[in-house]
Amino acid sequence: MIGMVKQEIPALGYAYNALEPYIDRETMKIHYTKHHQGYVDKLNAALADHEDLQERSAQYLIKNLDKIPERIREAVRNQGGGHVNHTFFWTVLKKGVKPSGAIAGELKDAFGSFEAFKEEFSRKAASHFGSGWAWLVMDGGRLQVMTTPNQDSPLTLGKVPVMGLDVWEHAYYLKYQNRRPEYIEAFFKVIDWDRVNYYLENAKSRAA
Ligand code: MN3
Repeated sequence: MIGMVKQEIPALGYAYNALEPYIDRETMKIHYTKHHQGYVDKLNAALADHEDLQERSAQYLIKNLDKIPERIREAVRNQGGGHVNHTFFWTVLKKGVKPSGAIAGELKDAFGSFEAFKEEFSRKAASHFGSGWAWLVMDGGRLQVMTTPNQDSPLTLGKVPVMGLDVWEHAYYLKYQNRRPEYIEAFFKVIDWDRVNYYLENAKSRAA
């Protein structure tokens, strides 16, 4: 018998077709049921002999990789990162929400205008080489655009994600094939800015 299964995939909270036509049903279904579930299963397998770590949240594990035994550190980094990143990603997706509230003003302050922010985010997301993520993070009280390779999380670097985009090919290849910039443009139609405002507020109260 393997150890207790502690990490679980969270409910998606909407239908696989909820983001059509920008993100298609088939991609959402495979992404959630195969890719995300795979990260969860492999994380649980990595933690099977580590009951103390099974008690911890996936976020804790990713924030404290230096405390993870070396033998399973790489697995926790990749599979735990995949779990944490996707759990976050699903929550910032919703059709028809306009950027308003605090985030609208903060993006203008940090980047000059919403368009300038979108341009920087899109450029970095499009030009990131290979698999990874593009992020809007709070870093020491300041908003910043960054990318991470593979399933690395900004949390490991002490930065707090307020918005993020999966740029692994599995996130867009069925519909967009090699046209990552089109996928990024479509993503901007399905960002849940209300949720981003919530993450912004949380990040600010943590930095304060
Ligand atoms: Mn993915």
